[in-house]
Amino acid sequence: MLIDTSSEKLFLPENLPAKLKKAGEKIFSGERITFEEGVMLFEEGELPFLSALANFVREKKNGNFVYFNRNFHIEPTNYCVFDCKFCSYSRFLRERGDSEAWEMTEEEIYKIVKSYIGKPVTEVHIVGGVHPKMGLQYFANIIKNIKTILPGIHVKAFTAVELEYMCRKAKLSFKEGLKILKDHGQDSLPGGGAEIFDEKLRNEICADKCSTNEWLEIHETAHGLGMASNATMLYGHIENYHHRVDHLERLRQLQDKTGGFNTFIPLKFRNKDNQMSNLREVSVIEDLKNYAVSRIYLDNFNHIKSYWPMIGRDTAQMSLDFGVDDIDGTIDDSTKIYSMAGAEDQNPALSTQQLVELIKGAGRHPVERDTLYNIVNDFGEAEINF
Ligand code: V47
Ligand code: SF4
Repeated sequence: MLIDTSSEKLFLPENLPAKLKKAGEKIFSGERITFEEGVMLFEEGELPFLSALANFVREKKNGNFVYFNRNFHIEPTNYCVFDCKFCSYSRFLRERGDSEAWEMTEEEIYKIVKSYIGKPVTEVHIVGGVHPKMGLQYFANIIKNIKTILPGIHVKAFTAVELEYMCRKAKLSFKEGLKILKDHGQDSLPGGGAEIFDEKLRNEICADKCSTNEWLEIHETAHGLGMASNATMLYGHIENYHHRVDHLERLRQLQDKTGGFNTFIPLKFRNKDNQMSNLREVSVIEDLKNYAVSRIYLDNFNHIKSYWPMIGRDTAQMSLDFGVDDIDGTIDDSTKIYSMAGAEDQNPALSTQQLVELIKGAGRHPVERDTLYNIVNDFGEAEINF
């Protein structure tokens, strides 16, 4: 298949089944595809077909740009009151006193923040386990102090799972809780905790944490307060293609309503050291297909992000031909959630130069962004050594 963007023509192979041809023409003309068409693309769309269409959509939205940002992570604790079966990271319920458990003091958190004074980072990403003693007011004060140490920093913090627990413990509505955090300096929400929205599956893999409706309500409330957020989907475990499209559909509907999502981040299930270790991980082909269908289906999301510390640098680079326009994780990606789950990259840190090279190596134009996708630096002309 070929898309000639200069003459705005779509050339489909003669032998392409009629329903795929129809979906291809819809996507090419900017028409939204249906739930059934989403499932069909997963089931029957061959990789080159999906790549061409996803790439067409991504170039219409983002040209040849590939975004990255300079951020650092703080993971205050991996103690967690919940017991998600896919999680390799949480300690406490299962292994109290485990040597891999940690609980940072406030001073330890500020020490990390202070180490970034004068460094060109624009965002801090704060997320961790759900600790019974670290409540909403405790974190609100931490955010306020972080903003005093690094006044210009964007604070992207707490998944809907953490927020649901904090609000419940503080006996506050989601709106009241989020408003307090916002007033103390929280700017946006990361996309974690979404897992898979189908209620039956959610009940099988993470029964005790926030429900699908609570996840969606928290993000809707945040958007209503002017806080942007991300969305994720954990894939490659016990779900099928219907479940994936159902997940994308619920996100597409909420985005139609609020427009508050920045980016969608598919998260590949990794099977090391968790209660679902008996499952095999899906192939790279499946990862690429998932990026492509997500890009096509979520026609109201501006960005699709591949999280390279999770899928590895090579797959992240390939994903740029399957609808992805954003690669996360630079400088010091100190997140442990993936290295403990068996991610490709056990030492997730890339220098800006390495990241620029990775993007240029895929024939794309690297740009540094801030959290809200304003361009901070254009690396299009940067010298690189292949
Ligand atoms: O919700 C946990 C996932 C998420 C495993 O918003 C696992 O910019 C795979 O959401 N295999 C938390 N995934 C991390 C997250 C995130 C990461 C990077 C950027 C952003 C953003 C958000 O990690 C959890 C869960 O879905 N996770 N265990 C596992 N074994
Ligand atoms: Fe806790 Fe998050 Fe792990 Fe679930 S995925 S057990 S909520 S740290």
